[in-house]
Amino acid sequence: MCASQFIDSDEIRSRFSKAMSEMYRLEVPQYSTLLELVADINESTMADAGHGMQVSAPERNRLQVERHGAIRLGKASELADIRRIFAVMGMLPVGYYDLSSAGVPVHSTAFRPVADESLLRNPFRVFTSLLRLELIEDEALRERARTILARREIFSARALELVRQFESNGGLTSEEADEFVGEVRETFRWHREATVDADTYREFHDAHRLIADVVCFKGPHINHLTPRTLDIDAAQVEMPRRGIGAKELIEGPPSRRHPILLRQTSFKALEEAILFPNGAGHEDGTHTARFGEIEQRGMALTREGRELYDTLLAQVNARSDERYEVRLAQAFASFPDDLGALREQGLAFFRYEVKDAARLKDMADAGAGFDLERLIESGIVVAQPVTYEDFLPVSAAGIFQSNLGESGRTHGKGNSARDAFEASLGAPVLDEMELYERASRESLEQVRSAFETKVAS
Ligand code: OOG
Ligand code: NI
Repeated sequence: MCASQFIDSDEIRSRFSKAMSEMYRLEVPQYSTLLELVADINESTMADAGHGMQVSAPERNRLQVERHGAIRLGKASELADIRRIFAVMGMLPVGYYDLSSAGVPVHSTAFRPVADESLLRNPFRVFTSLLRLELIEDEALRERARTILARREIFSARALELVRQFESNGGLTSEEADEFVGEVRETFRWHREATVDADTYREFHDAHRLIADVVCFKGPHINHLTPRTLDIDAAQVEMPRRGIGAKELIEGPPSRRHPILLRQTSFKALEEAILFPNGAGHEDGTHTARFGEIEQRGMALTREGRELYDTLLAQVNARSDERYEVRLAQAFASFPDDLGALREQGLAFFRYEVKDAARLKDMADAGAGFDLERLIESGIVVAQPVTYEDFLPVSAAGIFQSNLGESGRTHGKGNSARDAFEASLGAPVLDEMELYERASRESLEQVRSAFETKVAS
């Protein structure tokens, strides 16, 4: 097989993301409404020059296809296989999220592209959780869950065969990629038939709804797909107008002139009809798992910026005398909302770009040394915030809880098990901070080498 016949992983991911979106549209009609709503809001935000939202053409293209999804797996081998499957699509595990501190018995990573060009092409991400059976207290129930999960096989033999082919040949042809996308999509399809009887379902459900969602079904149905909006406050107001009941609060930081990290809202999970096997026939039941979500992405924060974010958010959660939005705004008043300040104080990541090559050359010729601040001040180089491509554990916990029908924010003991997670995954997760640092550093090196070549020529 000649390598040139292979299509690139970015193309496979784009096809997969499209296939998932088409499937979810048919499965959950409210998702189509969300997509229309977000497209309308993005269009009017971009048309409104006063909004100050400058979106470049490649960013616009990315925005139109941008989605993230979420799945919940039941056993280590499923996590290891999904890592190989997502690798075919150029998606790598980034970050470790411990949800146990919020009382949810899972830990997670986000599979996503990491290279700048790949993110621009299609940033499709999947928040992937693994059930932690060891957190089920009842030993008999834990063992039953283990037995049920041990029997299931969530990937088709053909999907795994195509993964092996990709791994040994270094790629897939266009036809093979289409077949692969079709096979993998089936793993995430909704199944109306539970694999256990109603009593068993009830027992798992009573231990934790999430355990029932993972253990009692044939596979890890995709539980939401999220489009990205440029104005989540507008989306939150618009959702009920279009007949969608939004959760009460937007997760994440407050509304700002220069958005940071990630803000998210969702509609509550649907109560869906399911069938429990019962002797030769079946028994009717319901299950709630699938929901819809909208997000707005802001800039990635450095370790210092993230520490400040976590500290301020903890202050909001600790106080309860005022309305949440008021407390949130008050706490975040001390987080600078000025691009210059964010950069100078090292709170956010920036990417550097030469805007005026002629004047860069003049400066270099004049014998000035490389002085980034001066180049920025004189408008020769611009510093653009780097987009946050990951998730937030406190927000994720809020999304989980609003969809599990729990009220209030519970804070459990917290029991991080990153080593065990990576052992199940079969690889370490990438450190998102390193990825942002690298993107920023490489852009600066490019500017510096442009300056130095100008001197030489
Ligand atoms: C995942 C919830 C986390 C997000 O956007 O933070 C998530 C789940 O419910 O399985 O998707
Ligand atoms: Ni989500």
